[in-house]
Amino acid sequence: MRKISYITAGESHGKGLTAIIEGLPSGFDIDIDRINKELELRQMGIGRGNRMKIEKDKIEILSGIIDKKTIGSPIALFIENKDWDNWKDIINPEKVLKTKSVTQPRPGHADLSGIIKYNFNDARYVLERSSARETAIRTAIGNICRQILENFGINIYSYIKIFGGVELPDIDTEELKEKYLLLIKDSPYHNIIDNEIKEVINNLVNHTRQQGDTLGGKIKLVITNVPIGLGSYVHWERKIDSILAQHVMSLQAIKSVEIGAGVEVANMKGSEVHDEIFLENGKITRGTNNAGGIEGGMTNGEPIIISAAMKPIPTLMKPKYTFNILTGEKVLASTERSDVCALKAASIVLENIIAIPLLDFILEKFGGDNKIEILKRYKQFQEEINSYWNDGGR
Ligand code: EPS
Repeated sequence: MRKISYITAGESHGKGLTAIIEGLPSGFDIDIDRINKELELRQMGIGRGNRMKIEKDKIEILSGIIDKKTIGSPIALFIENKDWDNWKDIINPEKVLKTKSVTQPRPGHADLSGIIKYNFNDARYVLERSSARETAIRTAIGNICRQILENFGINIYSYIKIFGGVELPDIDTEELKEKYLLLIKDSPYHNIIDNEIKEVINNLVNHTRQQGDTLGGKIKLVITNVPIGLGSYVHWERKIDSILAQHVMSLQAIKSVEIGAGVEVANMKGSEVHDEIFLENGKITRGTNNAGGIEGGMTNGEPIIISAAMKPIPTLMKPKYTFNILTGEKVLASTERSDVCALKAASIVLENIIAIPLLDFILEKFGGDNKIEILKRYKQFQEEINSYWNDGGR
C-alpha cells in the first residue's frame, strides 16, 4: 500500500480488538452508526454459532476523528470482546493462568504450523489470533475507507454465488444495485430471496450441523463507478488486481480469488474472453465485462468483479484424525464451539476490507491532504476524460 497503512491486534477471547489506521486525509465525514451497522451485519447470517449470541460489536474511536470528521491523524479503534468475561481466568496478559489447552491440531487450521513456527506446546496461542474474530476490527477500518470512497461515487456490493455447493444465480450489476439495500444487505440469507431456496439452504445448514460438519461457498464482490486508470501496468507491485487479490486472500478461510471471468478464461477463446470497446456519445462502453473491470493491472471504468471461494470452517464437531502434539498418538482433532458456515459474515467483511486498497489507489492517483483538494483533482480528471472524445479525440 502506498498512502495508507494499518495494523490490527487482539485475540479472539482476549479483552478486545484494536487497530490503528494512518494516512487518511482530513475533512471526510465518518458516520459511526454506519460502522456499527456493518459490525452488526457481520455478526449475522445463517450458519453462525453461539459466540454471536454473546458479542454485540460496537466501535470505540479513540483518536483521529473529531466532530465526526477525519482530521488527518492516525485513527485508533477498539472493539470489546464481551466473551472475555468468560475467559479472563484463562487468557489474561497480567497473570499466568491455566489455558484451555488445544493439543490436537485441527486439519485445515493454522494450529499445527503455528505451534511449530512459534515453538508452543498449545495451539490455543495460535488459534486465538488466527481466529476470524479479527475480521470485526478490519471491517471497521474498511468501513471508514468505504465511507470516504463514497465521496467519489464508488459503491461496493456483494452476493453469495455458491452456498455449501448450492449454485445460486448470477446477479446483473443494475439489479444488484437496485435490490441490495432493500432485500440483500439486512437479510441473514444475503441474496437468497426465493423461499424455496431459503428452505433448501436452511435444511442444508441444519443437516450439516447435525452431522458435525461445516460448509464453504463462493462470494462475488461488485464495485461500481471506479475511475479509469487506478493501478498501473508499469511495475508488478503497482498492478491493482494483484493488490486487491492480496486483500481478499488475507481474509481467513479464503482459498481462491478470481477477477471477472476468472478461472473460466482457461476454457474460452480470445474472441470469447475479450470485451469489445465502443464509443457512444463520447462515452467508452464495453459489451461484456469478462475482464472484471481490470486490464493490464489498471481499472478500465467497468465495475470491478471479484469472486472469492471460502473453504468450510476447519473446526468440525465430528473431527478428523490428527496426532496429539504432546504424546504423538493418533487422535481425533480438538473441537471448539464454532460456526457451521460464515458466508454472510465473509461477504460483509470483504465488502468493507476491499475499500482499504481501493482508497489507497484513489489517494495515489488524486493525492492531497484534505477532502477539498482531492475531490477537486478527481472532478477535474473526470471532466477531462469526458471531454476527450466529445472534442473529437486526442
Ligand atoms: C472462530 C470461531 C468462533 C467464531 C469466531 C471465529 O468463535 P468461538 O471459538 O469463540 O466460538 O464465532 O468468529 C467470531 C468470534 C467473530 O466475531 O466473527 C474461529 O475459530 O475462527
